Amino acid sequence: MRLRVQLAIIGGGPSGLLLAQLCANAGIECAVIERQSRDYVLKRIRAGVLEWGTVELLRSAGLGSRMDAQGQVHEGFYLAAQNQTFRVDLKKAISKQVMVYGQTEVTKDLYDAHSKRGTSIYENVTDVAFHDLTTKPYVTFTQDKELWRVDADFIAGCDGFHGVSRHSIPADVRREYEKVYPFGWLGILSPTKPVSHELIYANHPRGFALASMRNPQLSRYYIQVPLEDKVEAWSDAAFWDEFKRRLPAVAAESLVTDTPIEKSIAPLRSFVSEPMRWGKLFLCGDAAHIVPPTGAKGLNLAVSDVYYLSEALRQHFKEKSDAGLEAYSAKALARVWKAIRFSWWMTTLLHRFPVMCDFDQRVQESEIDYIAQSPAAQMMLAENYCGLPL
Ligand code: RFL
Ligand code: PHB
Repeated sequence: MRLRVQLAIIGGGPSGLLLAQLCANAGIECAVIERQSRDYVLKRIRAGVLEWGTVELLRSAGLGSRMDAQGQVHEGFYLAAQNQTFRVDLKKAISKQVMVYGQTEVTKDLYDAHSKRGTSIYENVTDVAFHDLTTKPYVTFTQDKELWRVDADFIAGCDGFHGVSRHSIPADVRREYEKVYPFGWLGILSPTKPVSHELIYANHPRGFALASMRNPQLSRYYIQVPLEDKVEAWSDAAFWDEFKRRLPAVAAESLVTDTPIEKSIAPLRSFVSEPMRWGKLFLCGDAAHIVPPTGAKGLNLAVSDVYYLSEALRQHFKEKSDAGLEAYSAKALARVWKAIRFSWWMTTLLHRFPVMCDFDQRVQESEIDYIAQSPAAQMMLAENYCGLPL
């Protein structure tokens, strides 16, 4: 089976689907090639916080109506340490806000939009392979025992951290930077009223805790756990007990618990692969970089990559200029590294590292106290949390 498109997109997560939406809006023909089924992709519980630039981009791409009806605009969040809590007022600090709207919902809106416009999405594919990436590229894959060949002007690698795209860039061209943290996040989705109307990021000598939410009846809670821990070893009661201990007492008192709908452990990692372009292949999102979730940046970075690439492709096809494509990797990486730095800083400030002594704990607490007292520090935090300009 053969097909020709202008852009072949590998991966039907948020990066791939949004790129397909922006390119289709610009009149560029795309095909999306995804290893899993749509149902599987929609069952993954991941990000919850959208930067305002992400919100505006989704709106302008025609994806804003359910988000605006069901998402929650948050003008602040809480930082907690030593049983004290203070609110970072995003609105007051930098006149900005964020939107709490789950990645699952964003992905569902994207799939619905593509169903309506009839985008070619190949699901449940295997054996994805790239050919002639520096000349006339094409992708081959298998679906339902049929071998496919998709010829394209360009290929977008949007296949996440475990995908194949990044590995097609020759090893002598690629440079990887990585920091693996010695802990993970045990996360649960609870069918209960959120303990706080805004997020609480808590530093505690026993480890970090985060209280987040999806809607007024659905909470998303996390605790830092050792990397070796198995999710089966954490009973529901043990999770609630540990989560409560790490929250400030006023919040813990009002916590409502129930049997979680989902429970899983995610390792924490910072990772960048450079460059983000090789010949006709362009990488976007987790395929090129990973941040620990502490700064809520992963999905938002995927969105900024996709925005830069869609603009560059529009220039190529509509204005016959390759300036955007030439600049893509450097432009995307400049923004990526700032988010890598911010996510590393938030992680370092809030987590208990195995090597830490009481001195290190007091330094963390003192830095949090400094942020609480300093409008300048709050401005730095708010500017990064709400998202640097595109
Ligand atoms: P994805 O979502 O991993 O999608 C990649 C898709 O590619 C498919 N695939 C392949 N397809 C074809 N052929 C192959 N060989 C393939 N290999 C893989 C996969 O099946 C998949 O469907 O990457 P994408 O699109 O770049 O999106 C990135 C985001 O998912 C990720 O950055 C965020 O979820 C990170 N993240 C957060 N980001 C935020 O901005 N705000 C948050 O609040 C936030 N919280 C989080 C998070 C990630 C978390 N986990 C589980 C790592 C919280 C958590 C707990
Ligand atoms: C989430 O709601 O899943 C979430 C929120 C904020 C983060 C990370 C995850 O920093």
